[in-house]
Amino acid sequence: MNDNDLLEKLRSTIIKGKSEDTINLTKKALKAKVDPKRILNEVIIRGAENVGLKYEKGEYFLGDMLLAADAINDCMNVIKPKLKEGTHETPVKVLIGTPEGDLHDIGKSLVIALLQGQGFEVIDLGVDVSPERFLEAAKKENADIIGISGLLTVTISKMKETIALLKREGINAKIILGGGILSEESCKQVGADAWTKDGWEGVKLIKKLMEVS
Ligand code: B12
Repeated sequence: MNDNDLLEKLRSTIIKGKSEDTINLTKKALKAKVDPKRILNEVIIRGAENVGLKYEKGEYFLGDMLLAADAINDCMNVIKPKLKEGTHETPVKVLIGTPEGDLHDIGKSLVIALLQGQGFEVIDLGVDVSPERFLEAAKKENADIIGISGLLTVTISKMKETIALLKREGINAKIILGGGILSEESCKQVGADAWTKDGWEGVKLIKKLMEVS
């Protein structure tokens, strides 16, 4: 089986939510020296898109999405250590969480692994984080960057509320949004400094915001 076939098989395994096969195939891919970035982009992201589409079309129900989420997590946990390799210190502190009401944490975990791999200090506030908790942590940690990972349209208003509170309270950290549902428009609407739908792009954006190479 060549790399492309292997990745396609892995993607289909994830979509079907088969955890054990996912773990075995991910390990096989890494053993075959497939770049973990390819696994992230071609398997996890595209697989998740596919699952989302099936859910939208009514082909998948919540239970199917949960099984697929478990498989996505299994794949991610196998590649995570590889994404972190080569860590070096970067004097930038990032605070990250999902907005209140949003429990999707797979993309957040991935972007954390990518940031840690680049030597950033990351403080993970977890999921369903209220505006007040973001503020409390921002004051306590004095972070340079605050990242909000949002996957639900209904929680865009919570992102807006969070950012308004942070600004009102004089928090100077740059605010970056991540997550598949975002757009230039939603970023402007909520008052963030930057946004992205892609974890690698997010790392680059944060470096640009902080002027580190
Ligand atoms: C898996 C999944 C779930 C799992 C979540 C499990 C978990 N632990 O995360 C479960 C089954 C629990 C779930 C539940 C629900 N879900 Co859901 N879910 C998904 C699915 C299929 C994949 C999400 C995912 O993990 N993607 C893979 C990751 C890697 O991608 P990502 O999050 O975008 O992250 C990347 C970048 O965005 C970026 N990034 C992410 N965060 C950040 C942060 C920063 C700072 C930066 C810089 C970058 C960055 O880096 C990552 C790597 O590149 C999506 C479909 C989709 N296309 O996304 C639907 C989807 C997000 N869900 C959806 C819905 C509707 C729901 C439910 C409301 C369903 C229901 N009826 O209950 C609930 C809501 C629960 C809640 N309150 O949060 C909708 C949202 C629609 C919308 N526009 O609002 C989607 C789009 C499906 C669809 N097409 O309808 N879901």
